[in-house]
Amino acid sequence: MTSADMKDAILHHLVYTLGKDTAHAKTYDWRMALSYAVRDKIVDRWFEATRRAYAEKRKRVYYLSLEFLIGRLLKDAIINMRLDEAVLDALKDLGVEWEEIIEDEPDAALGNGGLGRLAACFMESQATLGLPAMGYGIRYENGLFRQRFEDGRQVEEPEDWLNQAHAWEFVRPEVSIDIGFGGHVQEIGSRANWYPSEMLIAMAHDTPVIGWKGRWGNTLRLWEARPMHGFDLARFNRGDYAAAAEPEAMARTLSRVLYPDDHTEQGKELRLKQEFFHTAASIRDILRRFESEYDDLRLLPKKAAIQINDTHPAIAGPELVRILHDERGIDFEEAVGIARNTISYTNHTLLPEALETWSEGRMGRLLPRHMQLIDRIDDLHRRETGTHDLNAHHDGKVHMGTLGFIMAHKVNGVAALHTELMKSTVFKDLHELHPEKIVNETNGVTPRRWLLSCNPRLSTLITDSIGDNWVDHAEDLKKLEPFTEDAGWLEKFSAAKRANKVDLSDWIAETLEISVDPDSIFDIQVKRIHEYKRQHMNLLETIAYWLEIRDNPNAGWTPRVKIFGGKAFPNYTYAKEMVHLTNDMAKVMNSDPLTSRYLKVVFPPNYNVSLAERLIPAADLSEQISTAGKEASGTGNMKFSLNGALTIGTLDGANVEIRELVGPENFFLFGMTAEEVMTRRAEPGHAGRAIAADPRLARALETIRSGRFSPEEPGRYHMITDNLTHHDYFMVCSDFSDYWRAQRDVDAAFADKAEWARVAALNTARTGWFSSDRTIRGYMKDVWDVEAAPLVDLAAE
Ligand code: NBG
Repeated sequence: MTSADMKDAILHHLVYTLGKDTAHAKTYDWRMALSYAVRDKIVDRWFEATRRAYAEKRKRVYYLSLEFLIGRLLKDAIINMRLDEAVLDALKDLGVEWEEIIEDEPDAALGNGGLGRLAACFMESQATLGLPAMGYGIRYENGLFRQRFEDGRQVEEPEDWLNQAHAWEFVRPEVSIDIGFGGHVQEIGSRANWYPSEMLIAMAHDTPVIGWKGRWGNTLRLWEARPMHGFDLARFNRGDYAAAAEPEAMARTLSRVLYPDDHTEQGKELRLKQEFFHTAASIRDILRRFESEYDDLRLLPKKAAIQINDTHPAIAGPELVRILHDERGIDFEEAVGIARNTISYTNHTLLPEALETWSEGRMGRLLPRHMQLIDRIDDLHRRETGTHDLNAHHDGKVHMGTLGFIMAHKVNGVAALHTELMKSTVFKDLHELHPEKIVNETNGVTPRRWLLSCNPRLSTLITDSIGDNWVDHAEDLKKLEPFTEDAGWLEKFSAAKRANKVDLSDWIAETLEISVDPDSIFDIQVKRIHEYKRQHMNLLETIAYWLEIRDNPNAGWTPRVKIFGGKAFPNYTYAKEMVHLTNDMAKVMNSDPLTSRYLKVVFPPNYNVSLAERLIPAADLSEQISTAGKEASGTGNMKFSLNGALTIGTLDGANVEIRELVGPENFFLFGMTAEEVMTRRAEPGHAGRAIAADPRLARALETIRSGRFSPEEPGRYHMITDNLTHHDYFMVCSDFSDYWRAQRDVDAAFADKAEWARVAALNTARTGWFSSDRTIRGYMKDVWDVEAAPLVDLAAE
């Protein structure tokens, strides 16, 4: 497409879709016009891919996830469609700022963190690989809350990304599915009729997801909840306006908010309803599509693979069995077999509080037929395995992890260590019964968004050096290795990093009014705020460093900028205190004339996908410091490494694999292993002993306790200091000394600029394996048993 064509297309949409003339068009109008122009180019290919999937009778993958953290879509679409040049030229011609347009798009924040972002990367990789796939999620009216700081405290505001028209979706009123809750069951022999007492409708909204070079397109289908019976006119006419609108408001509540946590169970009825709503609508839709093509339901596992992303859609098992058995009349055991062969389950965490359970009372009331079927599934599993104590339903609760496991043919962990821990801890007994079920699929990230798009300077250097094949064959980045021995090339590599750091410094100055020196170490920890991720350990180290600088301000310290980003769950008081402490520290330290040359603390609010795209390319050091055994994988760690940051980290999650790939000598390792953590935890008084043994740690804790960062309220952080001193479940104190040591190794290493650049470049060269293309290929082979379509130029056909 030429830039003149692009310009025409933009103008056409500006006038005829948005009804604006150029003289009055605002950034929003231009952005929408551009989005529609780009979308038009996508649609034909998307249709063609869909037609082919049908014509070739291909097996499809269905990715069921309560979260898709897709972020902004415009730039992604432009880059994958390779329209960048045409768009840039057209915009220039029209006198419209590219940056302004890109920044104007709201982030679709339909996820909490890693789990949701992984789902988004997977969608992109599936499209890039030509794998016929569909993502199913909920179209939350309010995505993850917006974070603001007020006197350093986190304040949550509703996220209203849908306030403006959303350019990428197509509403599908014809795809409306009835969803029931509650009511009663009438059994007829082994089968039953379920008569729900409450009904609502799931209506589809489709977003095309286009792969690299536009060679395949898939659909992200998000469900919106709607009332079965809208507005009550009789009530309205009686003057009862609020009651008239009630059914609509009640139904809408279901797709209104994303639960702002990925690790603790809310235990809310609404959450369970959301889960069933999402799953039931998706399963219906999958069966409708299947039955339009085939008439034998026994073929389902051959033609459809349903992946459940964590336990949130784990009710898929019983729901599929219910339809196959009760509604289609397939024998119960056979129905279970078909469901199992179709479904597989990904576990994303071992944190006990995150393994969902529902009380039998609630489940029985809301989903009475499913409750019966869960008991029959348990019964069958007992007979199959000769066990009696591994029921999904026990102790008055339904355990969704167990249900997910029993109803899946494959269960996967998300990094090698995590998968091994699944086998030896939470799923130990089930694993012994089904040793072939658990497989590992180490997470990945899409190199299109997380290198090509977010880091144009580095990706241009890469492409100039090895060509652009790496974009969809990221292992090709290995070809950069010889360049890491070439001083001239390393200078270019460093120049790209430095320019990214200058950009970030400018942005920090502009938005936060903090001046930072781009020649400092940019040390970044961005992720949800959680005790197990140990942002507070980073804070303690920051305090200790600050105090040492103060003791001896002229000692030639290595300057650092400590950058934090992340949201705390609104009810998670401890995490919110960590946020507050970070801000309080920043206030004191950034204005300390003795130290501010050497140390700055920066905490931009509202960390999201777009902010990640801004921060990651500018990082020197990536903080991956979770208590070993707690972070299932991490995916931020991969993005940093791919963008040439060095990692300081524990042997946890995918850090283990990152370290192996980049080489142990190129990784700042510290801390106890998962095993050591378990042993140490059992020793009473471990925290006290660690503090007694490390005067720096003792002093840092004392500094917080004394109110140095909160003089107006000296006891403000007693929750943190008391917990660390007496309990310290996450081993902050026990790992502190080694963390400090590793940080000083970082300082020493940073002093040798050329060597640092070499190692940074090796990170980029050796982490192509973490492409989500590789992960998806793994699922295709080990879990889904599916093949991709040949990649061709769909537009040319
Ligand atoms: C998260 C883990 C991360 C992991 C992502 C994606 C949940 C429940 N788990 O370590 O904490 O990278 O999932 O697998 O959100």
